[in-house]
Amino acid sequence: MTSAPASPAHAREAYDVVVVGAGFAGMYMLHRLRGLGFSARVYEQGGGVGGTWYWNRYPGARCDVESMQYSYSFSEQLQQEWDWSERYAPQAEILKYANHVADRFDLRRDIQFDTRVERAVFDERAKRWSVTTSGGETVQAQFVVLATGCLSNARKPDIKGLENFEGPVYHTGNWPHEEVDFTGLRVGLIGTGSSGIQSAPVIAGQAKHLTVFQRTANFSIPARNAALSAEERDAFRNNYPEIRRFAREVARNGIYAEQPDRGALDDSEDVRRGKYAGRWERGGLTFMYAYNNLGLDRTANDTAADYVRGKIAEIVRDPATAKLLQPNSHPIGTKRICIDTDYFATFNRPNVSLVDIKTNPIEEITANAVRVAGQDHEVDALVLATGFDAMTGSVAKIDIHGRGGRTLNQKWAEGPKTYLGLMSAGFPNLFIITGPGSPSVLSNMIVSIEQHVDWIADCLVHMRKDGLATMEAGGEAEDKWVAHVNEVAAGTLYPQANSWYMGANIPGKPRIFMPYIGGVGVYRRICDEVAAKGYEGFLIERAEQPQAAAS
Ligand code: NA7
Repeated sequence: MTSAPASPAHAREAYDVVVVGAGFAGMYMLHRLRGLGFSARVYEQGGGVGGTWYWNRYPGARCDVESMQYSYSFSEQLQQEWDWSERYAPQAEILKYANHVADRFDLRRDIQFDTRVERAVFDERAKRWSVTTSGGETVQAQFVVLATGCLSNARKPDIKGLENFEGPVYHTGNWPHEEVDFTGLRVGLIGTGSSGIQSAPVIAGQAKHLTVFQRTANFSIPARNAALSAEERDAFRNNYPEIRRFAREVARNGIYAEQPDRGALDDSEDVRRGKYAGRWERGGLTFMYAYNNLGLDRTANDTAADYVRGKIAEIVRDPATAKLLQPNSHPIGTKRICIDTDYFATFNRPNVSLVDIKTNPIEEITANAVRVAGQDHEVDALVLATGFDAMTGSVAKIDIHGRGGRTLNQKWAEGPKTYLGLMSAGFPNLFIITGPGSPSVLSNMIVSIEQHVDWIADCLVHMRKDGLATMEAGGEAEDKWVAHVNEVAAGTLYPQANSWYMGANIPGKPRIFMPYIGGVGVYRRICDEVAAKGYEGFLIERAEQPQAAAS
């Protein structure tokens, strides 16, 4: 058994629960734990709360789920009082909301900022975790909850010569806190996922010239963002009980929206085009709810993809640029669909150019240029919108030792294995919020976060009541769950894309479809049934003697 180095000054510090991360998951977890009388310490590597919204400060950053739904539901007063200004709130406003929640529920006193959790070691004899931070502090805890986020490990691409570039290099996922001014500069933007697509129009409006380096063309739907009127806010607020119920129990992805009742091929071409046109005009993620089989049937999917390709050709004046911007490598929706404001129209600006780096990958970055096919594209600043080591990246950065000293990274070397996305066999009392194997990134994250936090909170109460020392995923239940997650994914078009859902954006990462695609409502019922059957599939160890009362 490995034991963690202990700093004598802090060696006696002990908590019921250590929570890693103070994003939306960590904050709500802390709130629930406190309310239940558990002692808890939250460690957060950033200087403030907000997680994703703390780091992703790039120009144009917004959530792709509407604000009235991308918000906590646990406090009726909070959801009635907070005024979202726009249909899709900008990053700064979401961060302000996170800070408001931290103040309103007095969370900060139990959060230690600017502190990473470096290592967590399970002591099998004491049945406790030893958690070591970047500050050299070691604390003991019965439980550890990883609220580390799915998209929080920004990835710098391995491009030859990047370190030789003499101008500033920014990553959208780790943007400076000070304002970045691109006025008068030639900017190179690498990456055309959601972050690149949101930032390109804003950067183009400021910079002297913007060159977008595109590896994979992406599907994007207009956001149709607009200010929210008091009436619109009230319409949501008055209907919140139903909206929240529907999002939790019925919607596949945790978003209240009308559900399609037919497949794309059940309508004539005219009717279908009319439906797509209506969705395009309305804007937003619900474009994909035009029909109920767009994620399942390639022919059906093609009708939606063709419609979007047609819109790109209509918007972009230069036919060669339009052609390059039309996605052809994956079914629509199998990579996270993007929501934009004027992205395609940005390529009509005289100060914007598009460079195809699929046909000719970037050869090298020099002191002042990006070299593609022997041509130097001179730039003064570089923006990397190259994404994240998604879902497992932030967990993998922590040196976690479970039973027998085995690390989580060793166990997950062939891909993440969990039971319900909540726990991994061999790692007792270690919970993951929105982990791989749960709907997580395929859903409205806040809906999934609240469900996981509530489930974990109930589980801890159950353990305290029954005097249980440890709980962990059983190996058999875990294997079955992993097989189920894969089986459900295999019945869809999703595995056809080289997406970060599959780990395909990270060279060498195992290709496994990580999120659970069975739907938020279905998944919630499964989790509830497991709990109702006495945590079926989990292994439970009783305390040898009565547990020290949890504060
Ligand atoms: P994404 O969606 O992972 O997009 C990253 C983009 O960067 C994508 O276009 C990649 O091309 C491109 N990329 C990645 N590595 C390279 C290299 N080495 N060279 C060239 N281009 C590269 O990340 P985002 O930050 O945009 O969005 C993540 C999620 O955040 C989003 O889905 C929302 O849920 C919010 P590729 O497609 O891999 O060919």
